[in-house]
Amino acid sequence: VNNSPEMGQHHVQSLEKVGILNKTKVSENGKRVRKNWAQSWTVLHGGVLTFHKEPKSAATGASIKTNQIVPEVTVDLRGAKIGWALRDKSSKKNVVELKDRNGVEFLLQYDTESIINDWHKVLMDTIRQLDQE
Ligand code: I3S
Repeated sequence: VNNSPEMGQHHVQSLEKVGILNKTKVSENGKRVRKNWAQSWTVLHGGVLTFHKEPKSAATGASIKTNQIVPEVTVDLRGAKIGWALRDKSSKKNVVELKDRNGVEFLLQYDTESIINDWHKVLMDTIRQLDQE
C-alpha cells in the first residue's frame, strides 16, 4: 500500500501548461468592462496564469523571437475561482469563467472541447492545490 501523502496529489510546480486560448476580461472592481475577445498565448507556471499578446509575425508565418512575445495580463491563481460559464455570459461554446481573488473576472474559450477541458482541469487542480497550502 502506498500511503504517501503524494498519492493522487499534484504539486503546483508540476501543473504547467502552454497553449492558445481566446480570452476576454469581463469585470474589474465589481464593474463590467466591455468584452474584447482576443487570441492569447496562455502560460500556466508556478500557480500564475499569464496571457501574452500574439506576436504580429505569427500571422505571416515568420519565425517568432522570444522578445516579441509580450506578457499582457497576469492572474495569480491563489484564491481564484473557476467554473463553466453559464449561457448568459457568452454566446460562445466551451467558455470557462475565471475570477481572481481581487475580483477581476475573465472568460476563456476554445472551440475544441478537449482543449478547453484540459485547461479547466489543470486550472481547477492548481487552485485546489494552492488552497491546501
Ligand atoms: O456580452 P456581450 O456584450 O453580448 O458580448 C459581445 C460583445 O462584446 C461583442 O462586441 P461589441 O462590444 O462590439 O458588441 C462581441 O463581438 C461578442 O463576441 C460578445 O459576445 P460573446 O457572446 O461572443 O461573448
